[in-house]
Amino acid sequence: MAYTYDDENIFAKILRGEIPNDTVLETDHSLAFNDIRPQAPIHVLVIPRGKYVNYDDFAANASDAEILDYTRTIAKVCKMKGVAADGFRMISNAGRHGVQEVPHLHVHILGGRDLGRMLA
Ligand code: D5M
Repeated sequence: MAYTYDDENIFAKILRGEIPNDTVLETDHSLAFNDIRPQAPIHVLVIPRGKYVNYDDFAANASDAEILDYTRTIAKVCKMKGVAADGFRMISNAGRHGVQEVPHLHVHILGGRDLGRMLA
């Protein structure tokens, strides 16, 4: 899989309204929606509206307003979903070794249960 931006990736289609999503929160620069294959009681994906492949691309090229909106949206989702108090996990897979499936930056927010240790 190439990790260049592909306008036909599934999250680009969600952003264009071509396929439905289970929206949690919409802001000027970001969209949060429930993951279609949840791996925890709470499993939300947060994406920027801009065309960024991964975190590196976003951090290097997004505007200050986009970065602020994105980071605040992640925090708002954690609060809305009630995971801020008991804790949660944020993951952003990138590239081949990160086994990134969709080439549009997304942060997974997982919570609602003890997630166990991730690193041995
Ligand atoms: O994870 C990509 C994630 O995207 C994976 O957890 C499934 C999720 N996914 C795929 N299609 C959809 C739709 N249509 N709605 C909601 N969630 C979706 P990655 O980090 O790229 O491996």
